[in-house]
Amino acid sequence: MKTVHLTAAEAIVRFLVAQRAIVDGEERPLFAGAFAIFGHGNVLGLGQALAKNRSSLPVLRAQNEQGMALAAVGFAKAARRQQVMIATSSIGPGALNMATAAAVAHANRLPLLILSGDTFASRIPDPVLQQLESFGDGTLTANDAFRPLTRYWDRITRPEQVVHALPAAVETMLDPADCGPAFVGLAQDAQAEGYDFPERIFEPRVHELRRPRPDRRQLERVAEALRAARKPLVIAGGGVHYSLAEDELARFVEAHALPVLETVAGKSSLLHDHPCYVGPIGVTGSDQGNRLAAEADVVLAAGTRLQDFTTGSWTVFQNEDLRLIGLNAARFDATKHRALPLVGDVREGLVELGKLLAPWQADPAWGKQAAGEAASFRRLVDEVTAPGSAPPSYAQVVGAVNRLATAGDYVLTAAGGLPGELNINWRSLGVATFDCEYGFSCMGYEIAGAWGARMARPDGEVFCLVGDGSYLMLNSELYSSVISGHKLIVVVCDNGGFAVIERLQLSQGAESFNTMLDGAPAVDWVAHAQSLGCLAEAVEDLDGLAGAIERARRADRTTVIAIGTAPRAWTPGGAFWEVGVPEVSERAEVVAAREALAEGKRGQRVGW
Ligand SMILES: Cc1ncc(C[n+]2csc(CCOP(=O)(O)OP(=O)(O)O)c2C)c(N)n1
Ligand SMILES: [Mg+2]
Repeated sequence: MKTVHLTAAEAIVRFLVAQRAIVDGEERPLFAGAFAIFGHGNVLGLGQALAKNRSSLPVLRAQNEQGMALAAVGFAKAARRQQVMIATSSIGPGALNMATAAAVAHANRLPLLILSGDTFASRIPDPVLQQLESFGDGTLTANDAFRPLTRYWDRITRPEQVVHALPAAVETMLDPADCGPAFVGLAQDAQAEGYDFPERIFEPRVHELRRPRPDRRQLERVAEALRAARKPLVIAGGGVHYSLAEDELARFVEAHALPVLETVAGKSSLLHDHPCYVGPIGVTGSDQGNRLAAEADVVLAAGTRLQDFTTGSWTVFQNEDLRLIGLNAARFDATKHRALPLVGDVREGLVELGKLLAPWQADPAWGKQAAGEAASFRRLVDEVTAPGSAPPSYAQVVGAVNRLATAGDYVLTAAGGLPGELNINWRSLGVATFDCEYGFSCMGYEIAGAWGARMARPDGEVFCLVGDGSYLMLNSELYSSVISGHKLIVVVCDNGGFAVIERLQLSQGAESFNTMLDGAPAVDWVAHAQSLGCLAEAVEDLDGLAGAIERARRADRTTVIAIGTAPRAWTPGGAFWEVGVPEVSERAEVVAAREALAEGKRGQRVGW
């Protein structure tokens, strides 16, 4: 056996560089690069290995570990899980700064490889700088906090462990069912120790998207259920994008005349103008879509986790005879809520199902009803996005950006009021061009995630729509985007605070409290963004916004455009959402909200 004497850290980097992926028929590195913030826990071992291999694995200096790991998540979403970014930190605080991002990747089923320093395997110098010191468990370090946040967790305490640990981490991230973040802690001594590694493990390995095909019996049962349907409906989730199944979805629903509603993660599976697209479903959905969902008797849920924003906390489906079909690569999702499972890749599943179903088509009367709702939904979008009042509503800002966007542009947002407003009002012009991180709804994802998305999408613009609250929470990767030359167009919508949370307070009978920043000094967004090296301007209205976007398109670096938006103007529509309204209160409004909650819960389907 030929061996090569390397440190554990260098073996890791060499192994990662040897992993290849097929993207659009072309071979590329599986790991597109590494975000790194060095400290004593990673700079000498892994840091030197990264420096040595920098020509094969680009290394990007970030400003905040959470920001860089969120950028890796934004990258993975835009790359549709076909390529992965690495995020490496020191021990202790640097590592823990990535916990939130790991959870974002976990909830969204996205790959992310975290390599953090750890304490010494020998424990001789303990307690070391940034060591927690657990009184009752000598093996526990801060890095154990990543166990529930990752799909693969490991700790390298001897160099030869690399041989098994790294392939296992890679395979987890590439598995369509298990996909999520992988964490590997690197003991400071072990990562720098040498070992005679078999050369074989560094041979290039080409990974291709795995497409597990569904079970024949499951297919037959699902086809039978669909053929018997009077009011069938398809829900397209994020799994449609991860399976690169958009074209097949379009073919399938056209062939069988099926109406489609999209979840937040599944948005832009179909284009806004596709004849089968009816609109978004659920709490951030449209009344039109939700009316169809209420009547549907067979729902093919394709690549969705069916989270509460999709199901209206399980109130959107009101047909007593409803049959839910779970088409999902993950058995966990496919079998949820007593669904008829179709475990397998979404694209393969649709192809196989299509063969069994042909020439069956849904009842034309149902198709007509869906088309009517779709037309009404499009009218709503046209209405609410049309320029008018000042300051503009979120919907009007979304419309203004959307009117200037092209099919090759990408739009990204996360928490606050923008997810709902974008989900309803953004007309998808290209497939897989929309990322609203709503699996974890993480404030601060917007700018960082956009930076990562830009790396996966060098062509077209990346529009980042961000609220004032999210901007203030995490903006330092603006500077990273400038120094790494990844240009973004960031639109900051300043409505004076946490408007969507104030909306929740007011709608549930509470008073506005600690959410809006009434009377606080205004933030100078332009000066702030300029200080980080961005181009920046503040605009007064939608015409100003349009001009600024045109200038930003021509610009050579990240541009931040600030616009004041109305804090209490929301697009009508949506569904019931279960939240924890107090049962005991002196406020009559809260008592009424509690009654409304009880009423809403009566429409909830339990036990399936
Ligand atoms: C990290 C994190 N902290 C807190 C929240 C809860 N939260 C959701 S939206 C929101 C307010 C966001 O403010 P802003 O970005 O200005 O958007 P707006 O509500 O004004 O639309 C808060 C605090 C969250 N989703 N993520
Ligand atoms: Mg706000």
